[in-house]
Amino acid sequence: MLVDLEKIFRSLLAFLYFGIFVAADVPRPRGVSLSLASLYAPSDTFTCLDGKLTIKYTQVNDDYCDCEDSSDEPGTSACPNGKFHCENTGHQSMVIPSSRVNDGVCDCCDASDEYASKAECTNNCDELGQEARQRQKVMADLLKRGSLIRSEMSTKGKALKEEQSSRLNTIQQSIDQADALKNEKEKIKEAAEKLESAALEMYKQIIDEEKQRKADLAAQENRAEAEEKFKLFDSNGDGVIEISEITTRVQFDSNRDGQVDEEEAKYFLDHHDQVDLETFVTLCWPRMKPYLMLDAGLFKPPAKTEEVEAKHEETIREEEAHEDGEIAELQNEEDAETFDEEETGEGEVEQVEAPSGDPEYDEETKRLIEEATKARSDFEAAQRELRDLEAEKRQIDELLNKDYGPHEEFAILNGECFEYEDREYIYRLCPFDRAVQKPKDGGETRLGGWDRWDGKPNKYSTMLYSNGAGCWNGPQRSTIVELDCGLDNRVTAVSEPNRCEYLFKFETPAACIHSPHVDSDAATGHDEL
Ligand code: MAN
Repeated sequence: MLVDLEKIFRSLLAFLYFGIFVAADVPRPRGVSLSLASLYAPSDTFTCLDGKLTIKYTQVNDDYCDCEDSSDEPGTSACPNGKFHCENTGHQSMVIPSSRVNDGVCDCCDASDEYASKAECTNNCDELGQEARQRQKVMADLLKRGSLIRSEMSTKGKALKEEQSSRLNTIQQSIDQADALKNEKEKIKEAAEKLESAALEMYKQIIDEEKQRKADLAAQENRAEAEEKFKLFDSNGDGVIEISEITTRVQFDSNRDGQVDEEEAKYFLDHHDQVDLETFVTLCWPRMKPYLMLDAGLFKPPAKTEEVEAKHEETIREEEAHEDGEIAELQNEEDAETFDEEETGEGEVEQVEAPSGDPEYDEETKRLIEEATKARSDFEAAQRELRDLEAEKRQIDELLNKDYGPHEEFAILNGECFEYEDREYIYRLCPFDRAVQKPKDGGETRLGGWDRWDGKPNKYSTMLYSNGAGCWNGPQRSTIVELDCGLDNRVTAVSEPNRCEYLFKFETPAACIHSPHVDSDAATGHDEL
């Protein structure tokens, strides 16, 4: 009892005279943390912590700086580099520069830094501590739930990788088989095509002759038709067609102004005043025929070639310049009617001929064509099969070569995309592939392709996407993705801290690392799930 009283008395004395108070049963000067208390144990003398000077114990916290290392004034602002420790019971203790002691600003939640100042600091450590503990609890809860999902993601990721690597083992075999099959089909195709072309060679002459015969027939028919029209248009039967015999034919009203004027007529007469049968057949008829068919509703208007059109226009302009001729009247209504009847009469106007088909082949040739056709399509199918397998192999190789986290927990994000929309853009993040920006009314801009994990100290806390679309007068766009623990996979924010350098915030359970030990281990890939 006596001892206790003495202890209290000594402590009180120390508090009054030397700024010493008692905390956690260890008496120590003001501003000293529990861990340093033994170095400040009450005694007659005090040795500066750097060991350079020993002073009287009463000189500790006497508001005069004795030690070079500022260690004699932990509870006053006398030393330039002093450290003041506040206990902050109920919350977290902290260390502040001792220059802030009694500076009129409340730094410590237990108000201990302003023990002799006018600042009316109150101790709110309990409230702050409670809030902090609540936040920690929420965070711990999130981490706990998130890490459960993370371990499911990891299980799925591992299964996916295993599945893919065993597929890789079998796919090479399938590729080899498909390649052999393709070669075999190629040989069959070549052999079948050889037989097919030998058989067709015999028909080549027949086909060419048939083509020639058809062309001759068409030319004859065309000439017969031209001669017939010549006779019809030569209404006075004098063996030539004159302008006046054309101006009466409404079919030649090429500008559709209700009459056929001289220029129009001259165009169809190849700019002659009159033409005989031969000139008509070779020069005029090719111009007239499409118009006559058009008039009879059997043909679409010919697109005049630019050259012909230009020439026609030019002629009209030239002729307008010295035009004094009268407009010919419809000379013979009967003729026009006859023409119309003839032109619209069924079967009178040549229809556009369908391209001639294949000749009738003999049975053996037909069989060879069929076989070659089948061999071609079998070969193409074998080729496609091989290409598909090779593409699949490339995809698997790529997938297996990516780092999906120490426990493959990020693997199932590969192939998924997540969008974020702000006022101006829609952003899309496809993990392990690319980041994209799309203005609401425009095309996509690539903000970078998957490059690597780039977090420090936890490598798996940050992703880097680089080599995006070039920035106007600047570098190629790039994107950093910062990962946070969340129960869902989602982009929560996008910003552009520097021009063409983007920052995505991405929440994912794969970033929920439950225990602090695990946290540091994650960087090296040794955490326990
Ligand atoms: C576009 C967008 C912006 C970027 C500019 C740079 O407008 O990609 O994010 O800053 O180009 O010119």
